[in-house]
Amino acid sequence: MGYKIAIAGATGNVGREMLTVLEERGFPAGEVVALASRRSQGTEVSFGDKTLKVKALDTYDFSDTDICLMSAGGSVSKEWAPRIADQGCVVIDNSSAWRYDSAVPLIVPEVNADAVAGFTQRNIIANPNCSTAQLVVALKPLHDAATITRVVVSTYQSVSGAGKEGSDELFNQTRAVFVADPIEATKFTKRIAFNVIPHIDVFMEDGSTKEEWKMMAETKKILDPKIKLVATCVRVPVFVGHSEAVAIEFEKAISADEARNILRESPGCLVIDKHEDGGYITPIEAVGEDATYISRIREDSTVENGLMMWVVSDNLRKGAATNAVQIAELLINRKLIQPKRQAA
Ligand code: 11C
Repeated sequence: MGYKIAIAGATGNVGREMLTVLEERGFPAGEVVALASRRSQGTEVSFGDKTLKVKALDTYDFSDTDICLMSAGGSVSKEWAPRIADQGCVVIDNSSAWRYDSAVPLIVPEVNADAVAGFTQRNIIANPNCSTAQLVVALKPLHDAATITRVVVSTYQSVSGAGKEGSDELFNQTRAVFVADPIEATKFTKRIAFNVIPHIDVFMEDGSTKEEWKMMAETKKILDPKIKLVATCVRVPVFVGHSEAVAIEFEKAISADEARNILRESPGCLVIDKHEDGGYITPIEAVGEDATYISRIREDSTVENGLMMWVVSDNLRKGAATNAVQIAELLINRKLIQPKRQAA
């Protein structure tokens, strides 16, 4: 019969991508239901060659639903994830609402799949921030090989990370520049077209931003609490695809060649690293793909055991939808859940 899956936030960028990824991967779903706020009730979304009519989240009965993939924003998740979970439906939540709760596993399947078993505490599993997901996929194999002690990362994050409003603002401002219309900035704090903005999410007391804090806190929870990490997160005028320049310090020596060979064999990683013009990945080439691409791997001679690299991924896929679907697959493959309707 297959699993009954609900997508909460189905009309958003990530919700739509979740539907695409479920279909593409041949997820064993008997039924897929699209949910959103009452405002979007009746909107149509595509699931393969089917059209789904969006239902209202707040009146939906989850008692025969197996898994809810949720991407409806932090405040909706805070309120609704526990209510859905209490109806025996496992919630895989893409917001930051539950990530730092010690009773909620924060999972990137290539990195900490075993931790998923802890989901039974609350029936909720958290999906990491997009900029963290791609980073830990690339760091994990190197950590296993030479033990990472410190990471310094600078991000180049696309506007789709800020949702549809972010993408619309880049489009409208770019158009306005060419036709000499006034430039309006409502989503971002400064003009994003032909500019970069060193500010994502709210400011913290120490002068860093919440996005930068998330990268540190989530890397510790997913990979290793002993790793020190400092980030500078920057919004760039790119529609889809987050890029990261990463400097890594290790306990043991590791050469660029060793790192390249390890990453070539590692799950989720794709190395494109030719020392020639164009022999590296850019975000445009990562769009629509699930891999974490790694380029520009080189030794950092300014520290004892250091490497530098460039990491790029589609923030809507590995950074959000694909990772969430992979977590659902993990639950099924490890037989941690059974379809309710089959069991009945
Ligand atoms: C951005 N990374 O690019 C953010 C979007 O905590 O899930 C995702 C925020 C989060 O703006």
